[in-house]
Amino acid sequence: MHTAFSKRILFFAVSFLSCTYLFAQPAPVSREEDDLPKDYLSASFHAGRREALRQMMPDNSVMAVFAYPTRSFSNDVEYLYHASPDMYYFSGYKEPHSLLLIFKNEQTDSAGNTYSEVLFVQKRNAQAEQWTGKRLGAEGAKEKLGIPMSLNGEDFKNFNIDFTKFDKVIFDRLPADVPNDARDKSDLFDMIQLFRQKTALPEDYSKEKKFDNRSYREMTAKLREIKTPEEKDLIRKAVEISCLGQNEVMKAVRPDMSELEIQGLHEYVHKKYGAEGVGYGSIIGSGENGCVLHYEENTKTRVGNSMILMDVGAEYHGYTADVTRTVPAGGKFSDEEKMIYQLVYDAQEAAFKTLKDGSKWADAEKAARDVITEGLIKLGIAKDKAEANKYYPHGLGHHIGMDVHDRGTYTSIKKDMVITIEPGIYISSGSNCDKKWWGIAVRIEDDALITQDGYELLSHFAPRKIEEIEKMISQKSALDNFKLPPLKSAEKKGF
Ligand SMILES: [Mn+2]
Repeated sequence: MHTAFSKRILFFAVSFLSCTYLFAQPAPVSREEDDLPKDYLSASFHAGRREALRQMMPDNSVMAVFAYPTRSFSNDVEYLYHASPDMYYFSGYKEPHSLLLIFKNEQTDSAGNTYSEVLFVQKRNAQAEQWTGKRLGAEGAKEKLGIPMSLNGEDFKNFNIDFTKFDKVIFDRLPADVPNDARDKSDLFDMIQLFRQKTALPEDYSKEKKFDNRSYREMTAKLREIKTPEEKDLIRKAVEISCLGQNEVMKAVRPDMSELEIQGLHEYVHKKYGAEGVGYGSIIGSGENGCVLHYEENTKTRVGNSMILMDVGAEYHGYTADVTRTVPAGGKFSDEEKMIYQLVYDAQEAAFKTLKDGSKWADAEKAARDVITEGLIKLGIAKDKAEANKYYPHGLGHHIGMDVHDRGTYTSIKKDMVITIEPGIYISSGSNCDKKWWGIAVRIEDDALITQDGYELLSHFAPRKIEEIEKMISQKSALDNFKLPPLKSAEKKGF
């Protein structure tokens, strides 16, 4: 609101000034870009990432980055394409059917042009674009992404490049199940075929030193795990938006809501703040459903007074958050729920205390697990460590970024990494403990930016403490008055 208003004042001032020198001009046509977000990663960010990669690459090598394949949703409908993280990171290109070649050493083509990277993109096609949206095309890629050697995918075939001259050809494992559109002779399938031909790639290339999948993973992990200032800005937004979603849901939640409705409220808040989607399937597990670690069906029609485990991450301009809150739908935790919740909270705090530049993943893991093991034994839920581990069956956390489980290493924790800390306890019915604990599932997940001496809790916007959560739930929500008419078709069938 504020920005639009000040822009209008600015525009008015500019028009007024120009009128003093010129006669009335026709009102400028507002360009489409004026209504687009202004905080995307810049071409110079992507250029900087390519340069950082080049520094790591061995001499006389080339790295090939293929975009992810498209996927079928149903019949002739495809899943909405999600920008391929490595392709986006190194080029800014978001479309499928693309290939980026990055060279360690400058190359010269037959016309004498020098280049250090080549980007092959989807060719512009008015008919296809009417159906599936605008394509950037080779010219657009040159102009917007600042990659002078941007070509159409079909140009890869005759692109004069002798792969035999390189000591190393570095690429990720080639996907085996790439769909082949027979009408398109330069889609991803064809580009991979051509790549195999041009590099004379043997069927089993894993043993050949020249072809290197391992260092692809290593280099991209080392780069992507350390976030640049531009990336931190976007992650901060994604995390804050996710927290505002959690808060609004806490305020709005009622026992007669369904898991789907709660999912919808989170995702509505995300989109209200400009997050394009979610970084993974939203998990809304009420009661026992919280025990299913990646529960994404969200089909329970009434959450009742049970706790709801809500693991939901907004994705903002390609970067995803990953935040989990477990809250009582009825407003108050029961005594048993409180005890389990507090244990998970204490485990999370213990892990936080270990975090700083140079600390170890293993130490954070151990700190959290020790608290949970000791606590479960004390409560009589587990006899020993092995039994306690069954109630906490996953790891402590992971890197986040363009992927929710982002590329990264898991030994040392370093400054400018962004990681999740997410201990949990899941006691399903039938567990070998007193029935009063059955059906209790708690996960608390926060996103931490590692600093020199500690960490910054990016997800501090959403409460974690028992009293603070109960207080948030007792507040009114803007969504309380959002009432829709009942379904007529449901009434007739008596649903
Ligand atoms: Mn996670």
